[in-house]
Amino acid sequence: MILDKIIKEKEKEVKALKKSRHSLIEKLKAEELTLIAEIKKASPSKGLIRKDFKPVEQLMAYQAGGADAISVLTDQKFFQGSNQLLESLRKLTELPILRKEFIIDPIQVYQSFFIGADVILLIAAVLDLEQLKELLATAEKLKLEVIVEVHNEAELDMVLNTEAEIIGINNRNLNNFEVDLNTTAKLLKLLQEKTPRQNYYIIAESGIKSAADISYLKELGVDGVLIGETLMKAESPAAKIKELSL
Ligand code: IGP
Repeated sequence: MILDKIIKEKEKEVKALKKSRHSLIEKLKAEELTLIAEIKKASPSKGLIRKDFKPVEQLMAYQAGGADAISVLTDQKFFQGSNQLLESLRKLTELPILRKEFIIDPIQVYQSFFIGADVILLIAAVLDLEQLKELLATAEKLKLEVIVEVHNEAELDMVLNTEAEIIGINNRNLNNFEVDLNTTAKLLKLLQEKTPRQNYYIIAESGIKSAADISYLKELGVDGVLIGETLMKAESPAAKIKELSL
């Protein structure tokens, strides 16, 4: 029967499509401090970050420096990123790739899967609880890992009502772009007060510039850091990673 034959083949193809992704959680488990290095050409707060934007070289430098995962901005209008950029970098690395995007609908989660992301960001500030749960469930179905990003107590409370595993604490207020590393300290403390659950991975995001910042965050007990601008602006991103004692 031809149909049986076709379906046998299809089953193989579908299996290949679902083949295991590159896991950020594995890195978080294995590393003392996981570094997610970001590829970001521009941002609303900083404008153009690098005139001579060379994403492939940036990726290679991050790898050479020992980054554990890569974050790629895909928003076009405000960050000058693109889906094609993520797709092309996917072919060049075995590191987990975080798709940095403003996700508000499940279709974008599917899209993240198909362009080759392993991890997506869900920003609590732009979602309600129902949306967040739906997006988490969609990601789970596709075996995509999720960083849920919070900036204040209300957002943290919402996330604690979900099954989220990785919490990103954004030190930057996305409304006024102010950066304060103490946001991480404040929200970590609240987290410990609010839940007996220990099995969250915590990633400190934004505004990380120096070895002193890193040792401060390490002392707070974060599992990972997400660094963009400092590495994008560095003459040698690989050397910068070493300098930050990562
Ligand atoms: C990186 P910085 O300050 O190191 O460039 O920050 C990353 O945290 C930042 O790009 C970011 C972001 C976001 C961008 C965090 N959350 C949400 C866009 C959308």
